Amino acid sequence: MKTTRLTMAQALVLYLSQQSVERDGVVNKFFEGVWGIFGHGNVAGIGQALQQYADELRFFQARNEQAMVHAAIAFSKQRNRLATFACTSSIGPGATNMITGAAVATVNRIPVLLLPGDIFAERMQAPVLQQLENEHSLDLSVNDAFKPVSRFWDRIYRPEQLISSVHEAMRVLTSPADTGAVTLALPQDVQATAYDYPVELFEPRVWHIRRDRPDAGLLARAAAAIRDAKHPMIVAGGGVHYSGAHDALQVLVETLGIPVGESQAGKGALPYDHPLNLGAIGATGTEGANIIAREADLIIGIGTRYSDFTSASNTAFQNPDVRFININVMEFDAYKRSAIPLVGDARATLEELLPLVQDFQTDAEYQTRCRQLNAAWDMEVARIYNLEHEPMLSQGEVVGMINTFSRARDVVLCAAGSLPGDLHKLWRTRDPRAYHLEYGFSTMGYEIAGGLGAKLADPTREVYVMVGDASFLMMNSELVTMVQEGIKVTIIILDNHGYASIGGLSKSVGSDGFGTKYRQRTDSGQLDGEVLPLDFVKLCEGMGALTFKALNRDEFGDALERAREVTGGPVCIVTEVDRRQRVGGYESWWDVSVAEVSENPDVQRARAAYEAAKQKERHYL
Ligand SMILES: Cc1ncc(C[n+]2csc(CCOP(=O)(O)OP(=O)(O)O)c2C)c(N)n1
Ligand SMILES: [Mg+2]
Repeated sequence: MKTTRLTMAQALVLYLSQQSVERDGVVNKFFEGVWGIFGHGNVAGIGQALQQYADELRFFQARNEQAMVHAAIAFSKQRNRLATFACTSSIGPGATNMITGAAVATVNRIPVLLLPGDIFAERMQAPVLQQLENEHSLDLSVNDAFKPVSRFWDRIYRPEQLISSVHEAMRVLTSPADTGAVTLALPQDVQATAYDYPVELFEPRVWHIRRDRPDAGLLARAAAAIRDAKHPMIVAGGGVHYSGAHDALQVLVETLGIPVGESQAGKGALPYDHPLNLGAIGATGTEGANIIAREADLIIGIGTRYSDFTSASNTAFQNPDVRFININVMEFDAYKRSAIPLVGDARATLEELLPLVQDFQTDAEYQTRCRQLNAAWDMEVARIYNLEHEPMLSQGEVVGMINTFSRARDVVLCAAGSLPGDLHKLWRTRDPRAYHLEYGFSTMGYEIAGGLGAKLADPTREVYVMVGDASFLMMNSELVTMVQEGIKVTIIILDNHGYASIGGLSKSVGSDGFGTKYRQRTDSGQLDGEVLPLDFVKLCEGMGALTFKALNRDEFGDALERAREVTGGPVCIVTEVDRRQRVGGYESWWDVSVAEVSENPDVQRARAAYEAAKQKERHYL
C-alpha cells in the first residue's frame, strides 16, 4: 500500500478538498471552504494544514464561531444541501460558540462539518487553558456537549482513526435523511501528529446523493386514499426544495386539482400566484390555507415534519375523518400523524405516485373555492402592502416595498422575531429559491451571517436580509466579514425598540409585554424609562457598511434604489416601524402555555381563553 506521511490535520484538510457529490448526473465540489477562528486548539494543527493547502480549500475568517456556522448553514440551504463548509474552532469557548450553530443545522437538517479543537489526548498538560475539568471522567471535554445536537460525533484520539471517521462523516453529511451537524472533535496534539496515510484516501471521491423510492405496497395504499378523498390538501415542506420537486409537484397539483399550503421551509414550492397555491399554512398561515386545512379529509405532507407552526399546534386539521399521507426521506417524519408512510425522495415519489392517480380529479366546486381563496388572499396582501401607515411605517409595508422592488430571483432571508410570520403570510414568492427562512430553530443572530452564506452560495442573486433591531444587536459582526470579502448583501434593520414579537405574545398571555421593550431602568426599579439611545446607522457604518436611514415610503424606495447599485460590500437600510401596527393571525392558533394561577385578571382571562382554545388540539391516531 502506498502511503504518504502527513499530520492528521493535513490529512483531514486534503481529504475534504477531494470530496464531491453527484445528483442526477451533476457533480459539485462538496466543501466550498473552511470557516475558522484560530486559537491554541487549532492554530498549529488545522491552521498549518489550511495554509499548506490554501489552493485546494479556501479559508474564510469569521468574527464569531456561532455566526460562521450560520453562514455555512445558509450557504448549504441555498444550495439545496448539495454543498457546504467545514468550520474550525479553538478549544473551549470557541468550540462551545458553535453548539447553537450545530443545533440550527441539525434541526433544519442541513449538512455542516464542525471541527472543534479539543484538549490534549496526551493529558500530561492538563488542565490546559480553556479546559473544563471533570472530576468523574478524564474523557470529557466541552465538546461532548455537541453530541445531542450532532447527527454524527467522533473524537480523534489517534491519527489513524481519521481514516474510518471521515467516511462516516461524509456518509451522514450526504445522506438526505440523516444529514445535519457532523462534529469531529480534534485534540490539538493529535492534529499535529504525523502518520503514514494510504494515498488512496486522498483520491477524488464522488458521493452519490440518493433519490430513494417508496415501497410499492404503500404507494398503492396511498393511491387508494387519494381516490377516496373529496377534499385533499397538500402541505409542502422544505423537502420539496431540497429534492427539487417543484415541477413534479406542480404537475400533480394541476392534474389532480389539489390545493397546496406551504410551511416556512416549503414556501415557494409553487409560485405565489398559482391558483391552487393557498400560501402559508398554520400558525402564521393565510385565511384560505387554514380554512381548507380545517376541512380537508386527506393531508398529503411532502417533506414536512409538522412543526407546531405548520400544524397550528395540532389544531389545523379538524375534519374528524382526516387521514395523512406523508412523503419524506426520513422514516421518522413519514410515520407522523399515523400517516401512510411513503419513505422516499419527494421528486421520485411524486413521479411514482402520479401514474397511479392521474385519472383522479377533485370536483370543480372545490377547485373554484381554492382559486377564490388564493385571489382573496392576494387582495389582503395588497391592502397590507399599501397601508400608508403614519407617522411610522408598518412592518407589512416594508415587506411590501422590498417585495415589489426586488426581482423574482432575489432572496429574502430572515430567522426570528415578528418578521418570519409576516413574511410567511405576505411575501409573494416567485422563484423557488428566493425565500430563505431559518424557522426550524428560529435563531436570533442567524440573519446577517446567513445573508453572507446565501450570497456566497449564489452570487447571481441579490440577497435582502430582513432583521429586527434585537436580532441585529445579538449578532451583527459578520458585516465586517462581508466588507473583508467584498460581498454585497442588503440588510434592512427594522427598529421597533425591542422584542416586539415576544411583547405581543406576552400581552396575549396577560403579562403586558413585561421585559420586552428596549427602555432604561428608572427609579421605579423597572425597565420603563427612555427608549435606549441606539444608533444603528453608526453601528453599521462603524463596521464598514454603507448605510441609509429611511423613515418613510419615499426615503425607503430611494434607499432600495441606491442599495441595488452598490457592489463589493454590504449595504444597510435602517428604518423604524410601529410595533403596534401588527399583521394579525388568520384562522389560526399557537399553543403557548398560560399561567394556571395568578392574581392578575389579565392572566386569568388569558388562561380561560387558552383552555378553551386548547380543546381543539388533536391526536391523529
Ligand atoms: C437566540 C434567541 N434568543 C431568544 C429568542 C426568543 N425570541 C424570539 S423573537 C424575539 C425578539 C426578537 O426581537 P427583534 O429581532 O427586534 O424582532 P421583533 O420581535 O421586534 O420583530 C426573541 C427574544 C430566539 N428566537 N432566539
Ligand atoms: Mg424589534
